[in-house]
Amino acid sequence: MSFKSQWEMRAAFAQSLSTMYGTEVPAYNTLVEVSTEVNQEHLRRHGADAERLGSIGRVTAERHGAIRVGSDREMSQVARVFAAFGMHPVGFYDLRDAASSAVPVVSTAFRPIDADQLAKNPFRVFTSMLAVEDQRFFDGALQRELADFFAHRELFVPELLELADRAAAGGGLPETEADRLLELATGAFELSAEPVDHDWYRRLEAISAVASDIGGVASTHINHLTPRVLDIDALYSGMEDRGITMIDEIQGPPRWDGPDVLLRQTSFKALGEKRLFRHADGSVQPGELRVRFGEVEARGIALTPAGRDVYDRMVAEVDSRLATDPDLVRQDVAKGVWEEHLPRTEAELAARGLAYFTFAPRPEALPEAPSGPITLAELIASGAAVPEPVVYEDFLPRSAAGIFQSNLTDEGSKNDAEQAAAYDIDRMSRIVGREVLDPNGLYQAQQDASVVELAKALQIEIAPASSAAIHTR
Ligand code: OOG
Ligand code: NI
Repeated sequence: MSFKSQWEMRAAFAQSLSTMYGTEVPAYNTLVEVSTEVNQEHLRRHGADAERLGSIGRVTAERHGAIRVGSDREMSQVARVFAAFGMHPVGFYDLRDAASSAVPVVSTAFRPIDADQLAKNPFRVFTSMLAVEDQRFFDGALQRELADFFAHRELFVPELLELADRAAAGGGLPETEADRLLELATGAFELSAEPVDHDWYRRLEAISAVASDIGGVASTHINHLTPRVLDIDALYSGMEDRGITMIDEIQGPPRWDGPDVLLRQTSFKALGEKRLFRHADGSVQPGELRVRFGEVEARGIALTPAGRDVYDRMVAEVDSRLATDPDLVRQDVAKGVWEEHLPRTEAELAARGLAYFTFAPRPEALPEAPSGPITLAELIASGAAVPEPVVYEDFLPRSAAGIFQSNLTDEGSKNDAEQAAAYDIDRMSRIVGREVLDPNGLYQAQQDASVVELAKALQIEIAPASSAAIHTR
């Protein structure tokens, strides 16, 4: 019998969630159709350049999901499920203060971490946990009720967790068991048909629609499943042409004629979904909830901490220009700011250490008889080191908050007089039960390994000063 490796299981998992989600939210299928068209058109127009940030095979299959859980225990269990598929926790995102509406969650993303695994299938899931302890959102009585509610619900059956642990330990599973794991894991993220307790749900919703989506229902579910597109502007207008209303703007960097960095995202608003409600008098009646939406994204080059500083300063500059004139359009203003501050070429991003790259050797372009070590910037300038971009595989807290927020119809409530509960990456690691990795550490390691290979291939010594320039913090 054949053995399924983790990446094969991960690709099948993304595919099976996609099929399931498409039956639950048909507009998602439209989004995937338009994305596929946009990608093919982009590939036709740009040839090999279109695949600079990932092969068309990878990009076509690429998805990220978003799920939300309620407690430490649920978070540690979902981590076991994702570990089966070779998905590890990366990055800590605190969305509690990133949005003006009440978004009481802290998050991480589960994803593959090795370049070859990412190339095979990069499926990732943005996973948020309700910050029940945060008294700004939940008072003592509600905290106890929530804790009790989460202690009594079972998101993942023991058979699923056991199979998952075996898959993680063995690097995969024999086919029949892999199929069973896939079926149970997909089922765990399906929308529950169980009637929603009306009063409990509405009580939580008054605090935050995110809280009711997590704590007001019997199980967790995919909130959105996001395809990747190569031209998000074309996607945006393609969706509007089909009569699907998108949120007002694309989140993240603007469209401009320099290198794409980080992540651009947009979405269509949550659609009404029929659900059953159980009322206080015991009756069960049909109703509607609007919590699941359709998101799409375009990915660019990963920025170093120095590049991220430039990015953050540019975002602040855009905000301050927008504040002076309500008629300005964010994307237009941002384009101007980008043109003033961000290098126009990948080579310059690389030489200034603003983004992560790997380097292909071109020995024929080596400067003549270098006496002693040579810097990476010199090698890039001479063409002996050809920079190849490292794709940004993570998320942006501000966009994530914007995405949450654009789908909340109500501000919710937050009592700022109360103490915020302290969460950070270390605490998240303890909750998850494994180390939550720092995304920059992963990108840096990939770049460092490439520089070592480059030196070998060119048979030269690369001056450590150059790596200092590349690594500036
Ligand atoms: C997660 C929102 C964040 C993204 O792409 O930034 C996110 C959620 O709505 O649960 O998915
Ligand atoms: Ni998302």
